[in-house]
Amino acid sequence: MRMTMRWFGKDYDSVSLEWIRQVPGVTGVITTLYGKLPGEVWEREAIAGLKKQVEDAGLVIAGIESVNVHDAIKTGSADRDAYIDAYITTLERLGQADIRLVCYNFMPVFDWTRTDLAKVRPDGSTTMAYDQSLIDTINPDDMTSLIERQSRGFVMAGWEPERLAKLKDLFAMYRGVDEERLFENLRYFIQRIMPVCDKYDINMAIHPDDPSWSVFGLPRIVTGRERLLRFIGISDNVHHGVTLCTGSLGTNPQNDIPAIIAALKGRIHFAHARNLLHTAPGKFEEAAHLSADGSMDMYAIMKALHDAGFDGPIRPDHGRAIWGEVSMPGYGLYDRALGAAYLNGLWEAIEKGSR
Ligand SMILES: [Mn+2]
Repeated sequence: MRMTMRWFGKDYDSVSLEWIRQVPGVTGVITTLYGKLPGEVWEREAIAGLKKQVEDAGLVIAGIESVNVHDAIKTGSADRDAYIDAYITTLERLGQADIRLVCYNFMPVFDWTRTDLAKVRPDGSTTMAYDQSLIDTINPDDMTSLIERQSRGFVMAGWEPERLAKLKDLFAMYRGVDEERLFENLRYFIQRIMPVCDKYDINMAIHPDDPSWSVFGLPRIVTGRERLLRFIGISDNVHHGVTLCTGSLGTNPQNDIPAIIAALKGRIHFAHARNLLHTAPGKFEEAAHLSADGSMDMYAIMKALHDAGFDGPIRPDHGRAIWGEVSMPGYGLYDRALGAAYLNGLWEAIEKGSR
């Protein structure tokens, strides 16, 4: 396991690389060229520039989150091959820069979805929360303005305004794309990119759907154990793997995360660790990482990762806003640093206890 933190780049993130460097045990960042739209080819110079900034701060790029997949690929439209070619070129250039992990998702239209980005908790901290009953009463356009209103002026990953301006067109593209079609389009994409992943030893790690059920009637296919195993079955290639995101899989309390980890042994290339507090069916809020603060057993999760021989990057996922920090919702320094320290502590105890 290698502890990392997500960093959105100096023009977008309120947290500096220098501060991340001071979190005990953190050796790398998970980053991206944040301004890039899905389908754009990443320039060699831009990748080299990002890498230099990170390395000058005494850290490494442990992986890219994300290289976003264009909707033409997800919907399997006539021009998808050109977009896959562009994706392959970006992978090639990342590989040439010695970057060997890429996280991506295959969620239609919306990435992650929350209904409240600053829910006040009893201790005065604020956190992101989700309430399906609220989603059931609004339309997708309202969702966009809801996120925009609450994002404190930060651009939220997955909710970039350029993309959401075209919401109606996006929904139109997905008309007729059911779960089976979406899965076949994912299979096609994976089969086309595996050769370049072999050539440069790049691990591809799909991010599960968040939440792990259909939102606004859109299909969702990366939601639990059976579907993850079906996904892995697309290719025997070891580069074809997953991002084990506890917060996304954990939105469904039926998902037994330690069992999922055991089932995916060898194919978990990246992990996001986050705790949730379930308050009603379809309703949850993001808790502190500490097991006792939420509904998830973070010890059991870390133990399962340890027992599966997980040796990839892990990052504390979202954090609460605490101590007056103003940041992109979910991505302040303080609570994520507490999370990293806690997860490192669990790992040390598990490792020493297993000797
Ligand atoms: Mn995640």
